[in-house]
Amino acid sequence: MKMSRFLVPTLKEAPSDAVAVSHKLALRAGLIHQEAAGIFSWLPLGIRVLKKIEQIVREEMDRAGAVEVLLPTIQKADLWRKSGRYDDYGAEMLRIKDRHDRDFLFGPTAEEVMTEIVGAHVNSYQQLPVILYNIQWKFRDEVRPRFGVLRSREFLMKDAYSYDLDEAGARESYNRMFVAYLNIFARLGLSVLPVRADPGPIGGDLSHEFMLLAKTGESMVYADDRALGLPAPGVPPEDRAELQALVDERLAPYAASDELHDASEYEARVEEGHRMEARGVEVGHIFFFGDKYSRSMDVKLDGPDGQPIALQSGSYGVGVSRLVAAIIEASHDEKGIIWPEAVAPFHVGIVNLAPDKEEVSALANKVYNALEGAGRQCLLDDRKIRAGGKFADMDLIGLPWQVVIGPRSVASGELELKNRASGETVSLGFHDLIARLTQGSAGN
Ligand code: P5A
Repeated sequence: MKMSRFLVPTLKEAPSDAVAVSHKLALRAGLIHQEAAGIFSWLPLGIRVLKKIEQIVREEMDRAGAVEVLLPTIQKADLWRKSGRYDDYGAEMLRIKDRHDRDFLFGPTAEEVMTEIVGAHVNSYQQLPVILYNIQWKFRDEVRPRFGVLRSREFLMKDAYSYDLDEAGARESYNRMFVAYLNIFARLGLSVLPVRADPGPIGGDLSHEFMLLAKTGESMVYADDRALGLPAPGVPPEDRAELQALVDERLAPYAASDELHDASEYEARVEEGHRMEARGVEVGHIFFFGDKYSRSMDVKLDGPDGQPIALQSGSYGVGVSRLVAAIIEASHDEKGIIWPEAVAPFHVGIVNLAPDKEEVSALANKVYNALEGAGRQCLLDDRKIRAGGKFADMDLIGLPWQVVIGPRSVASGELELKNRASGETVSLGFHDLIARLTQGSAGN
């Protein structure tokens, strides 16, 4: 992509109402455009990051045996009346009337919609377990939308729902999602800690939040620091007991966020020297709530003995749009964003210092074509602006690699390659540069 044809409206200063660093940088790097409080448009760089996160979440859900569907954003109020949540949900629910004066709402979550689908289309216990997921925009009329897409009113959520015949099966589904979440966050390059959590309005008796540690996080996390930095579990064991053991190991011996934190238990369970108290951003939240929705919505299946059984369920959320901001919170410096390779909007930024000079542009195009041909996504800065502005913009938008090409590169045959995260710079000839960026550390 050539920057002269792209839309990257970078800003030197963030608007004064942006306080969180991720909000400031998302606006300054031209990722998002605010439409109203807590409602954003996604600009070209922003949507590329959002789609990459979405795709990683999708691949890990598929790998865990979950099946994708797409539910509507607009839901019938009657479904929520049936579950009993319509009145309980309160002012966070955006209520809508259609032209016939019928009640609808913009979905804040979809336990009811999914449970009704399962009731209508899953006919036999032999089709269980089933885990369905949906990546769709949600709306919650938050009292204080803030920090940009970190806490917005409209946001993209991956929400999965599991249906099992019995509680042991449902806990296995819960554990499969737990492991899938660890794999998702590891692929995103994030250090995320699962902690015990309060189920809140979703309900149930078992719940975990996945907290990304970041200085500006809204919640406090208390944990044994040895729970951090563990490798991704990868493919989970088939065996139910082994799977449970894996989940227990990842939770041991203490990890809680402020709501459920118990200081005396913490001190008893975690040795001094391993106690970690840090701020975190909730990027995922999973719930086991048994037959709460299947019972209230009367979704039953005949069990193996012919007796009707209300299904056992859980729901599993990832804040896909929140992750864009959360990743920035966790990965930036004073110059701007530092995207992890897996979600970077482009892998390589090519800075053409002299777009007016034919030989320089020819060399920049040659590098661009070679990298794109090898599957590396490049953003070529061919704008006719001063060099300082180009360097500042490249650092601000945070692509993992920068290649700088000017008249001197043409003369010497040496190109400058900079790693955004480390700041390290090397001079390489054309072939070495292409080799470096298409294999090994730069690859994926
Ligand atoms: C789980 C899936 C649920 O809604 N129902 C379906 C359950 N859980 S949750 O914790 O309320 O939300 C899941 C994740 O969505 C993100 N999220 C938000 N992101 C941006 N702005 C918001 N206002 C917002 N609210 C929730 C979080 O990442 C949360 O973990």
